[in-house]
Amino acid sequence: MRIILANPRGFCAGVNMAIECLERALDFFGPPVYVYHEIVHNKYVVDRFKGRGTVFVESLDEVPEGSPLLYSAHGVSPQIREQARGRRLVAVDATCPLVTKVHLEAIKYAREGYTIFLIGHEGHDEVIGTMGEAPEQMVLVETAEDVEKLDIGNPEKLAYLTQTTLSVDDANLVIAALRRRFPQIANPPKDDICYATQNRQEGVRELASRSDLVLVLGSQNSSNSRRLAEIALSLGVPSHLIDGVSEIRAEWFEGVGTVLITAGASAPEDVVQECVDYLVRNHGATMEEAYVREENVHFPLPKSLRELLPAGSR
Ligand code: 10D
Ligand code: SF4
Repeated sequence: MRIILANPRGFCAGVNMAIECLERALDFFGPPVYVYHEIVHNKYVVDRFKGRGTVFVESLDEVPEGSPLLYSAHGVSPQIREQARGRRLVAVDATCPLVTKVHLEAIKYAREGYTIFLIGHEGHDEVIGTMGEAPEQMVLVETAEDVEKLDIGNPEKLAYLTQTTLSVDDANLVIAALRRRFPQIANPPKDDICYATQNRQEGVRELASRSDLVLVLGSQNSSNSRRLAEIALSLGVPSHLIDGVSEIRAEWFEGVGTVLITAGASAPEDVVQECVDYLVRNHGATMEEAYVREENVHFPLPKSLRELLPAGSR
């Protein structure tokens, strides 16, 4: 058996920054540190932080007044920021800057009087946060069929934004449907799908055809990870999205010569390595790293945290 390890895979710059933010906050404040929503959508990351005294909450009512509170990498709505101020929480903003960029675009379009379509998945943390910037002026669309069903008249000022972790191909279908139905729609240079999402998808598109099976490391609630498994399937290659080696089933490998392994932007490298070790041990697999793109993106810690830390440790 042969393993192809896709590059780039795993942690993106936004996830690295959010995780470092939480580590620094735990060191600085001591436990408990509260986080609104999962810091990133990965079971292993969340469980490890729980073990170190992080409390993940779905409502700020669960956070005692005056406590430290991190906003997850997926961002929050202004309503949550307001609520945090009301409870005198010490807020640290671990939102990925590429998500914040979409919030700023929403604010700009809303101020200029646009109706904004947000292409994204209903109920996802990022979508809830972005929609909160201008709820009266934003309309969520998930599919091209949704576009056909829209009942918003034909306003002159229309724009669209996207969630950062969509499938590039799926988003293009929705954008094309919007353009057909509303030719006057503003023309942003491109969608808001981030570099890390695109690179990991490109990896699967390029490497899946050389494989009999694709394993994607990532959690079921991780949008970008799910898209990787879907892309492999759409290319006719069986794929499984798994949190870690314990979910692997022996029967997946019957008649399989080459396994492509990749990981979503929130999946840690050690869970990848455990899967590699399993295949080496049980199938005598050999391993090859395949590179489709270079990635050198790094985000600094957010100002809200840097301002709290002693000068020498920023
Ligand atoms: O579900 P998802 O793909 O948006 O999030 P995950 O935490 O798995 O990966 C990082 C992506 C973020 C924070 C959204 F930009
Ligand atoms: Fe930021 Fe993209 Fe990573 Fe999301 S997937 S945290 S937008 S770099």
